[in-house]
Amino acid sequence: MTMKLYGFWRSLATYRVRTALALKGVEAEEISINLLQGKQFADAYKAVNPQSVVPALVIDEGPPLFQSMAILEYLEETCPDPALLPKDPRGRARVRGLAQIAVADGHPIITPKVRNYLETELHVDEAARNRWCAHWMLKALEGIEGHLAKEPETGRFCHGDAPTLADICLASQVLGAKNYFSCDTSGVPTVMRIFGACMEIDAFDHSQPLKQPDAPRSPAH
Ligand SMILES: N[C@@H](CCC(=O)N[C@@H](CS)C(=O)NCC(=O)O)C(=O)O
Repeated sequence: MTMKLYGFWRSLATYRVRTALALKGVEAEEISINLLQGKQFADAYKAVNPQSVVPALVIDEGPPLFQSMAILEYLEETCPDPALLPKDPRGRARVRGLAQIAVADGHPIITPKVRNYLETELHVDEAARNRWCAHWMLKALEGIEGHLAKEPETGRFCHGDAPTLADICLASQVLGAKNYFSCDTSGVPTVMRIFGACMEIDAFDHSQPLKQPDAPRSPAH
């Protein structure tokens, strides 16, 4: 079986898939689509993902899988070990709900296409664009914190003592909030405690944006 992950070092959505693959011990060749150079809009990549976003996962000659949550769910169904969803439906709903706060609410409104629209169509300056991103990234983390801090299912990780899809999505959100938009995360202590636990696991740590071969050598990018 061959797996090709179309992604980009800086992409938080790619981070999620990279981490899930690593947790499950699945090898994939990563093909870098340089979002800063607009390579997502090239015809060659549109043939893989007509939405012009990464990630996309191509398995053998099959049609590309797209959208990070759909890919995570596919990996969970086809490579169930280690499990990244709890067994009980209520627990699964909680994990998916926590994941979606990052994936569906926080991340979509800070992506390059949104920032480019703010810049070129609405003429929002760079400082204000960064405020926008920092604000919405932190809002999502606060939404996750609101659950984690008070719900008894929270353990060493978001749901119990082993990582789940929720932790993968939490980690992607924290990496973006801290590294890209310098958010003050002191108000989300449970999120940050769990982020720390995630980063002790190689699959999370080695998948980090700045540890990828296509990343620049310094964080100033
Ligand atoms: N909801 C999608 C988000 C995909 C997405 O927006 N990816 C970003 C990088 S993290 C992208 O490729 N953006 C290209 C652009 O904004 O032009 C997912 O989770 O896969």
